[in-house]
Amino acid sequence: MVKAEGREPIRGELDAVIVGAGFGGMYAIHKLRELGLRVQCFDKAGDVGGTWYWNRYPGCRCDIPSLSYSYTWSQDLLREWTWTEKYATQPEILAYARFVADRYDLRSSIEFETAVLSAVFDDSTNLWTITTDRGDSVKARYLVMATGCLSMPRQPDIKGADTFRGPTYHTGMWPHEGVDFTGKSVAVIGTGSSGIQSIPVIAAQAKHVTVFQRTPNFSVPANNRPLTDEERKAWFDNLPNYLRMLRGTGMDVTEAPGAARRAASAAAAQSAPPQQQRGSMAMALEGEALQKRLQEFWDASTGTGWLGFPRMLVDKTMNNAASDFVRGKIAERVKDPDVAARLMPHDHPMGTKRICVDTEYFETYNRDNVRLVDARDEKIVEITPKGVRTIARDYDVDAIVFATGFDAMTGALLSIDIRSDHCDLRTAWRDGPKTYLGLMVAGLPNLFMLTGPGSPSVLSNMISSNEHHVEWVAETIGYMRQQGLTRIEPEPEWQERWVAHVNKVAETTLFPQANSWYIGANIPGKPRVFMPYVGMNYRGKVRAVVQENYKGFALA
Ligand code: NA7
Repeated sequence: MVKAEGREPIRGELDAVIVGAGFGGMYAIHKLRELGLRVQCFDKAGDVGGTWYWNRYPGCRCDIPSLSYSYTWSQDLLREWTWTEKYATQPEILAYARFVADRYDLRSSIEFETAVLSAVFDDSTNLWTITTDRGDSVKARYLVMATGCLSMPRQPDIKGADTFRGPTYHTGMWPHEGVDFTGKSVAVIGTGSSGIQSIPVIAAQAKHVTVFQRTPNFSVPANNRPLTDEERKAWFDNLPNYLRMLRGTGMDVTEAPGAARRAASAAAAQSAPPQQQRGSMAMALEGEALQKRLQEFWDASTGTGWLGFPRMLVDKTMNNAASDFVRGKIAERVKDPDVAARLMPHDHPMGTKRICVDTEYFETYNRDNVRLVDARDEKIVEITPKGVRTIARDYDVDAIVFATGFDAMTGALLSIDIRSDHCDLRTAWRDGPKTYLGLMVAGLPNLFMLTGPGSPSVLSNMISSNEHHVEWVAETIGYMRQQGLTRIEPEPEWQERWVAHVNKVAETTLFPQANSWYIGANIPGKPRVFMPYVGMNYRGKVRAVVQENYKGFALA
């Protein structure tokens, strides 16, 4: 459907179209402009920020420490922005995105409130034609999909969801003016990261909150606090080391105790297979030494840094120890033992679903105005005009919050009709996404994905991974222009090899044991394929491909 009102449609030929104005798309605009390219970006949102534009629910924060959730491509930029807390709030991250957009005049290359509908490649001209819901139709040599991994909110498949008489909200599409729950009784459905972050804040305001939990998740306290000048100074004093580590290996050194050491040993052990690397990096611990290490992680408030707990993601015994330890902490945090038991995850090894980082989440269940409904036993039957009906009873509420997640990693890409004479993305990915290096797809020349499936993406620092991919894309386009080339695409055989490698590496870990959104399990009918790349030294592998004259790519 084409939007009738508004601006004149854009026509003509450009060098590059970028879809999405989050942190990936914003940097892509800057970087491709530096190459002298004529660039046009489109985004559905009303401003920059991507996922941080849409996810405005109460309590929304990044679970990566603010100092490392920043662009690193300009040291000036790093020094011009001051983060105020250990974990930045959504409004502060959005303000940062806007600050960058102003500083580099990025908005002049972006059309907002514009959804890309289709992208079709013409083999005879080696050009893409991109159409939008505002009637734009532009041709471009290069197409950069900066569409984000968590940008397609998932509406729950609950009967009667549209019959509710009161307001409903999805955490991933929160109203810009905010929501006042004062005096209201609220149902929250979903206890992933968005539910876990928002429930304590909603409970502090609302008259009553009923939480419908289908699957409990592991969550550890953020211990968030204001950053001090001393901390910021120490950070900048160590900046060269940090940048070397982050930009070299893609590993973040800020989160887990000893992570810097492990990152360094990982860099040194680049050629070994992943399992061996993990084995060489960390010995299995036992007895007192194990308990001591667990307590160190807990005391260090490492958040998602728990993923760096020795061998946790490859060794069931170590994982059980960490899982038991954190379950024990839930028991300490929740007064009612029955409620505590229901909040303890037992269905997946810790870390194989994203570890949540909370502020007073479990303690919230000690409040008189909060009730947990264990939707595994007491299944939700339907939404009624008055509230939520389970197999046991009706819960009448004034408002419903759906914290039900996203069609992750592939949802946004597949929402656009992307095709060439040889490949239609929706058909090509019918059995799961197939990419070469998570960057390109065979049969879709000159289409680059930022943090695509088959790259570390959601298991890494997303700003850093976006930077890596944008710089690769810019380097590749620069090389092509220098060589007089107009077309690049992966060779199908090399794409198959990469897909097999991504799967093989995942199988050496515990990740496939969880029904997570990493594997598409949250979307009925979505193929079960583990999407992020969990092997070591991804950046080294990408570099090696370039150094071997773009091995596995066909350039013409
Ligand atoms: P998640 O992590 O996908 O969580 C979604 C939650 O919604 C999860 O608890 C689901 O339970 C629940 N859900 C979904 N559908 C239903 C129905 N029909 N009934 C009951 N409960 C349901 O999404 P988030 O937005 O919290 O977090 C996504 C990422 O954003 C997060 O990992 C961070 O990286 C940032 P289920 O597990 O399916 O039983």
